[in-house]
Amino acid sequence: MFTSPPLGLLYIAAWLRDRLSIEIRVVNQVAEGWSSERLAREIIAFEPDIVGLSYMTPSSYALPEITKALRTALPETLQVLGGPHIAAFGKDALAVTDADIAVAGEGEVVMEQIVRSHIEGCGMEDIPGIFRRDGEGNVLVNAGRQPLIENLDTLPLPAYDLIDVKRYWRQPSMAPIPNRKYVSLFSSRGCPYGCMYCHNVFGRRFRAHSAERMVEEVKFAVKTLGAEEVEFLDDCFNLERKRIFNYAELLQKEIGPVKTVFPNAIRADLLDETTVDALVGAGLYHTSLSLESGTPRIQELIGKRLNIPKFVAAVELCANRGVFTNGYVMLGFPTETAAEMEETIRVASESRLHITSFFRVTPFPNTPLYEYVAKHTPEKLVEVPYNDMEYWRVKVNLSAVGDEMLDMYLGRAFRTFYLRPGRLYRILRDYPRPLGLPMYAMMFVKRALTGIV
Ligand code: B12
Ligand code: SF4
Repeated sequence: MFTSPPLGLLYIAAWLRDRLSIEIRVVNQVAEGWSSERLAREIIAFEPDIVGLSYMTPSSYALPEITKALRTALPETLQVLGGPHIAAFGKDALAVTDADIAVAGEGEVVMEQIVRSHIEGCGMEDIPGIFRRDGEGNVLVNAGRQPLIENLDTLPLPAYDLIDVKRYWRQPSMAPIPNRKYVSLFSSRGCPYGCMYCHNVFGRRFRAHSAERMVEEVKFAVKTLGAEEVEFLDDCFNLERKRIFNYAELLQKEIGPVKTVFPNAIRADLLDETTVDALVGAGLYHTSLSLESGTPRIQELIGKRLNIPKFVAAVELCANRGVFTNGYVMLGFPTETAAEMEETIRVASESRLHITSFFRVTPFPNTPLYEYVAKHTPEKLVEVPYNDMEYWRVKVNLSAVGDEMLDMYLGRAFRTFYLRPGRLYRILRDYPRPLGLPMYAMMFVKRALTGIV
């Protein structure tokens, strides 16, 4: 199973540890390979006063079972839900579980408030913006909003000592390169762009660590944790060019280049030659770049407003400097026509991207995309099994073409992309970890022949 260090929990743990005298244990169900039943048993054995559960939507179907088991075995334990699933589903996420509280968005400050209230035996009524249960089990929404952390440098370093980071080096992660001795970092929060499908965990306002703090984290990763490389998972790492130049310069001065990967986080049309050179100088060797759609009309509709010629140029710049590039593309946006899908496939295939994933558009609650579909084609939402979904199984079709045709275009996209002359040769030539290629080569060939992700 794909996983990476549970950064959200590590940030919260570090924040709480700095302010309160409490013992914290962090476990990652996916990394451990535990069933929900095993996870519940492990938590129960620890006998915690408070449990914080962090979930993404596709795995949230496990929450009712886990919270029920905890409630039965540890009736007094406070159960708090957080993470992207709560940002998407809000109070509805709490309603279907046995948990006490749910939190949408940034978690450090609010979790401190919750833990303090619990320790001091106060109620949770005065904590702004949380979802909670009253004495009868009804779900309530507290008035107000939690303020965002303005100066990210006030956050302590994520509590990496609470996990065995080395175990992640052997597990598949978001970047399609195996056996990386890496540490995941998150150097900024928030993104001002308005993509209609975005879950918007950290809000629209961009807040960033200073270059000094970024270098401190990279040094910690390399010198203390023994990592050989870092990956950044920000919403929009390269929004401010100056920060990148400062970071790259300081890194060179302090420890020299460190191998760097962007499994996401880079907005392609903001890249120019100087930025790419600075990043390559700092150690960049692999990046993902999101195209999503190759047509200006769909770009406008979805609010991403990516400049497509600049995207193509950025891919070229990266490829020319030996950076292995992965593309992300979506097919099936509302009103998208067959001609527009063909154009998207053409743009991706003719670009110098090495590899690309083509996904089917899925509307998540609490996104503008969801609202758009609810308004224009509400019948399409009925089909989505939100409580038990793996993306490749969801068959929703929001586009202007029929279901069979959308399936056909998804298959055609992979074939057109991978069977283009020179592509497999470029993958073989430029893949950063040749010994790991056989494992991924199977995947590339399967994609090319069947169109299945
Ligand atoms: C790395 C990553 C992954 C990794 C795993 C990450 C992990 N640690 O387990 C992998 C590659 C496995 C992955 C897979 C998927 N991912 Co992903 N992923 C990310 C990414 C890029 C970074 C996550 C991260 O580390 N963030 C940094 C930390 C600091 O933020 P955080 O985890 O959100 O935590 C903060 C708050 O959420 C909150 N919080 C978190 N936990 C808790 C717990 C409590 C108790 C409280 C109070 C608060 C709280 O406080 C934290 C600190 O402020 C995010 C995008 C992003 N920019 O965040 C997408 C994101 C989380 N992924 C997303 C999606 C859609 C997926 C996939 C469905 C993709 C796919 N097509 O298959 C799968 C689903 C996997 C599954 N089965 O559930 C969506 C989630 C949407 C949703 N509703 O769940 C996101 C938000 C991207 C987006 N904008 O669309 N992903
Ligand atoms: S660029 Fe990424 S983080 Fe920013 S709005 Fe779009 S999807 Fe969300």
